[in-house]
Amino acid sequence: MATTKTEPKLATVAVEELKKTKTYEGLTRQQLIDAYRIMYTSRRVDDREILLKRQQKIFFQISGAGHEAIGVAASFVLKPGYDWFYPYYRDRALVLGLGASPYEMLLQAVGAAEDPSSGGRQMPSHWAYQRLNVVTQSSPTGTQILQAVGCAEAGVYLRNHPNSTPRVNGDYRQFKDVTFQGDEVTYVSLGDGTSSEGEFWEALNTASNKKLPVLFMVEDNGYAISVPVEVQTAGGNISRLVSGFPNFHFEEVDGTDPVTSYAAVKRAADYCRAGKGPAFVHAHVIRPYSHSLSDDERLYRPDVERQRDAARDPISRMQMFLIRENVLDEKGINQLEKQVEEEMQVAVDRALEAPLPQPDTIYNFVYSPDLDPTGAAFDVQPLFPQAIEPGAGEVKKASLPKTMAELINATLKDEMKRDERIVIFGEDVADASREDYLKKKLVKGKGGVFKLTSGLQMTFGSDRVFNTPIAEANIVGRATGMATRGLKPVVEIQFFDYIWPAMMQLRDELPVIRWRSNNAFSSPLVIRVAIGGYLTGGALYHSQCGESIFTHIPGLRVVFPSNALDAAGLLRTAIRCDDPVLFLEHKRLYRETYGRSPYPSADYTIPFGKAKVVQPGSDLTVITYGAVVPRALQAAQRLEREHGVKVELIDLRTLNPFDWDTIAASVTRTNRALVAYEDSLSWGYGAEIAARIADQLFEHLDAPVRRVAATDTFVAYQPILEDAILPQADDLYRGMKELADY
Ligand SMILES: Cc1ncc(C[n+]2csc(CCOP(=O)(O)OP(=O)(O)O)c2C)c(N)n1
Ligand SMILES: [Mg+2]
Repeated sequence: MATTKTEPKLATVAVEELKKTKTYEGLTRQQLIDAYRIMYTSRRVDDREILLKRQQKIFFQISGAGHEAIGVAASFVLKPGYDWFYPYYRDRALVLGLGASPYEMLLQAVGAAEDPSSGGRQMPSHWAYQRLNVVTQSSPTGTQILQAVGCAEAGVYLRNHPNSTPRVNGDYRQFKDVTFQGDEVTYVSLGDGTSSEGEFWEALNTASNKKLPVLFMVEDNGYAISVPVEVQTAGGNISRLVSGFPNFHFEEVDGTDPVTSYAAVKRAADYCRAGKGPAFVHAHVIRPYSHSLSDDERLYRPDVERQRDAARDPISRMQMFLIRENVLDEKGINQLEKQVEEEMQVAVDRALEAPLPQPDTIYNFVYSPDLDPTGAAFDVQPLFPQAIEPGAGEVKKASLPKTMAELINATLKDEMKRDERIVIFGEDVADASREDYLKKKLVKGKGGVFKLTSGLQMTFGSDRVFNTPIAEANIVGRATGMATRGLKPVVEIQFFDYIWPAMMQLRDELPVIRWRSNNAFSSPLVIRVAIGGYLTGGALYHSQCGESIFTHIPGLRVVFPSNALDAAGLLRTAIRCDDPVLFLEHKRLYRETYGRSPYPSADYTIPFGKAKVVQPGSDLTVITYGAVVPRALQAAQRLEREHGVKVELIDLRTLNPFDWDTIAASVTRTNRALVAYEDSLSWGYGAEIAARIADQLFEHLDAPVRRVAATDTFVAYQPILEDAILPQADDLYRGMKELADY
């Protein structure tokens, strides 16, 4: 049909002009176009990945489909490289909006060497973009949430301690830029199902209590794989459940609509930025592509329900919106989509050609490539007080032998003085949470159930030494987030027996961060843990060992000193180290007469992986550590006294790394080896040492490799039972004698 061209009337022109300058909750028409471009790109990356998966060119796919609108909205509100991001796998549109490219995402999908998120180590949609402050993400649901809280805490801490940020040579501070913004926000997202994880609630609790600038985003698509939201969440609505947390700003929004989502996220972020506290955005979204490519939702969702969702698809809704508002016509939309398509093709072609990682790189970044804690730099001689200034009264007192507990306390104190980035927290570690009581001198202060952190809060202030809720994942997760930012948390787990709630953080997060991000992120920190039995009444839940569970984790350094001097030197190395360290302190050794020492100076360090020969000998090698050292020494001395057998006693001091060279040299000379440890016998730490000796020193052995350890039971309360269960000097004596006689 022919149309006649007419001049537009003046009024129509004015309306058109007005429309062009009209904004939508503050978004300009150009921003709406940009938003659609990102949303459409996000969907098309998913579609291309799905195709590539079907062609077996990539190996996994999980989509952000249905979550594009809320993602792009958040990306418009928040600032990449300024704010911090702990997104989850559905946040493709968010991450694209922050500045990641489809090509970068596809590099991860093919597992390319140049994949900036992980160097081919993680599945696709496991975001990490250092330049954008998008922190490396993992697969466990919810582990990111406590880390985000720690990240936000670090921002607040650094604002209050701006002089702590510069790089300092000689320790972990040399290797990472530490930055902060006065009004930064930490974004963390999760699905509806993930809000069932305990760590989610621990994170809300702390963010609320400390008024931290964390923006919690729950992307509620109604399902967690096949489990509907009402099974996960009492009453079916997470907003209702969290509404009682103080200090929060709450938003519940249709997350398939970018404009209302933008407004909601903006209000939430403004609240956080103003320092009023955390915000919680509950976005209702859809999940049109099943959970992942390994899931077919038709098995548990009827068509009628799926069609209802489809009617809310953010992509088609946005198209209609743009047309309705005359922002783009159909032609304009087609043009935009064609352009995206073309760019995508280039990205796919490039990604499929990208070089793959070399197999010999697999060991890279398990540990810091920059700082070697086994190195000579840590080999420092102790400088005892009398050597500094003989004769002076004060010094005389200082030169008296101190317990392990005292030297650990003194070491913490000197390190905190030296390094303002150190923060100490855990259960009961503060002198008193109610500072007032301390200031008014109404109380003396606690400083740890074993008094190891006594006086530190009073000396360094309540923002450097503080108590946490009884929530071990909270302690380790927050510490991990802080360490990612460059702080040095030295946290305490009160009893090894209660470390298990933190296990997800300890196995899947902390030690993995550097490796999985191909060295883009790291979280060097120290976890001090009171461990072990021989307590006479310690029973099952105050006596556990279990160090081999942690030495089995690559990326985690494990230290287990047997005396005060070693504890001081090794703790200092642990603190200055660029890796995460599990520092195991035997409770029975805290105040033992054995192994006391004067303070070895504020510079005393011991390299990791260097065993100590407690007693040289020629007939038999005993390899041990921790509280078994003094017991083995007693047994060895008796054996020599009674039978002239000379035992070489090796104290490993650190369990990962461990000093194979010293073991090998000794066993090569003595031709007999006994490994002794306090944990139950089977599958314990000694099993690995025994296997190595059998494997690599077989031709030097004149006898089988033996182990002496606890029984394969739990530790009992009644002292008669405890004695029977834990390895005693008599058991060690018998083990040594048998082996010497073999
Ligand atoms: C701790 C843990 N348990 C189980 C899984 C397996 N898993 C992966 S995603 C998922 C469902 C998550 O649902 P939701 O939080 O609602 O996020 P959505 O995928 O729906 O966006 C499950 C059970 C996991 N990754 N981590
Ligand atoms: Mg879900």
